[in-house]
Amino acid sequence: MRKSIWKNAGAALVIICQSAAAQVLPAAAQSPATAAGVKSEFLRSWDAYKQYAWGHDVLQPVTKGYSDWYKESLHISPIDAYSTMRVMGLDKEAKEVERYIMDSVSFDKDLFVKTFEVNIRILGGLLNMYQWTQNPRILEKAKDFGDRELKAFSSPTGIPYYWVNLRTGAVKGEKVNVAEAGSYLFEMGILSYYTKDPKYYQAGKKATVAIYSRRSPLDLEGFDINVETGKWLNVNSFIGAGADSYFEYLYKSYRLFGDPDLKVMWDKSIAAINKYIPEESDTSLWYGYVDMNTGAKTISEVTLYDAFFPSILAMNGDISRAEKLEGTWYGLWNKYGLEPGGYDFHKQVTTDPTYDLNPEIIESAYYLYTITGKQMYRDMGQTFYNDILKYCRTPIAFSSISDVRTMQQNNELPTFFFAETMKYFYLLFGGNPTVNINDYVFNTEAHPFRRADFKPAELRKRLGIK
Ligand code: DMJ
Repeated sequence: MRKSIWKNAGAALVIICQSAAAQVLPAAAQSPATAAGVKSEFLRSWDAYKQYAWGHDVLQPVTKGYSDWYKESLHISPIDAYSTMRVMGLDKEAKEVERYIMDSVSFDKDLFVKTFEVNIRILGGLLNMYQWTQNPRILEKAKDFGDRELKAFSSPTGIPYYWVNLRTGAVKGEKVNVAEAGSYLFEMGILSYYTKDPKYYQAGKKATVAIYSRRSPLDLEGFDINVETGKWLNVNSFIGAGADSYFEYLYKSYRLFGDPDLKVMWDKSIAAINKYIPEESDTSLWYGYVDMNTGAKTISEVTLYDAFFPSILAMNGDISRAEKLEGTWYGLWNKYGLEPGGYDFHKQVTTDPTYDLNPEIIESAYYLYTITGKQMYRDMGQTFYNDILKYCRTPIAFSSISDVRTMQQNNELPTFFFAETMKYFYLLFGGNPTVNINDYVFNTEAHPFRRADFKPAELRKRLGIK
């Protein structure tokens, strides 16, 4: 779940919009996309970030400006971009980011930050930087950040508050969704491993178990929960934006850490999801919303975040469902030429026309290509890439789109474009086969962690796994 509060440093958020039709297509859009082409587009966008937004969270790619999530920058673009630089072999750029984070960035800031968002992007990014560099000063930064984030977990249920103040540790926001409540196992587990202190993993696990233990008799979780009372505030059950990474982290954290409790939780959850949620026809497969207590279908809507799910199904060995789901999403992409943020599959209309350069459908194409070896997934990637070049490319970088029916650009380059979207394209087109889904597990922000680094006997000690 993302959607940030974009606090603009200066210019208003209403943007000079560019009609995509008015744009000249770059040469790359006419010819087959390659990993080298992706790398050069990544570099072009990174150079624009450096020129126009250095020191800030986000590049504004139409007005050539910047914005910050909060009243001070947390340097989220460079922290998110770092792992992609390493995957692409952009070592000079990566070194520059490492030095900057080490020497010029402090997280001692009187800011309320979104616990979930900073966990996957900042903590995940810093831990990944440590993996590649083994620089003890970067680990200190990650630990410092993790300690500040940990204050969010002080609720009676152990589920983190929505907001935590990085300096004071004050918390607020009792209502969180399942993804914001229970997606901490992965980063907290890695921090425990690197620091040899189980307290981080134990806090992340407590939050996840707090959600899981409140599942219905059908083994389904709801949507929003109160972190103080543990009461469900919305009993719709689903797998999309607001729930997605809770399930993703049950699976991926088991894969990285081998904690048998997570396998039990994952197995029960995926069985219930596939029993109650899918709506299937001969040509399509959708996962909408059901009532967690009765299993009755409630809402026939999806969000583009749901397109991560084929990757998890495929990793879990459920190839036929994964392929059908990815094919359904591919059809939706082609209906508009980019993916709408929300879609009602009964009414067949968009419920949210934005496209923020999100990676999920590309991520799933990459997993499916790796697992099945079918060329059609690389071909799908070509379509995604060429459409993004066609509609989202600006003279300096790429922009998200405020309406996929008009292709109006809206002047934002989300940080996950650097972390995820370009990385998955690069890997899908064969850019760096040494970073792959057999040897690495990717966090939900696509920061890849090497499985061989996590030794089973040490994991038990350092994470406190029984
Ligand atoms: C990313 O920030 C993460 O993948 C998150 O879990 C949900 N999706 C966004 C990008 O779309």
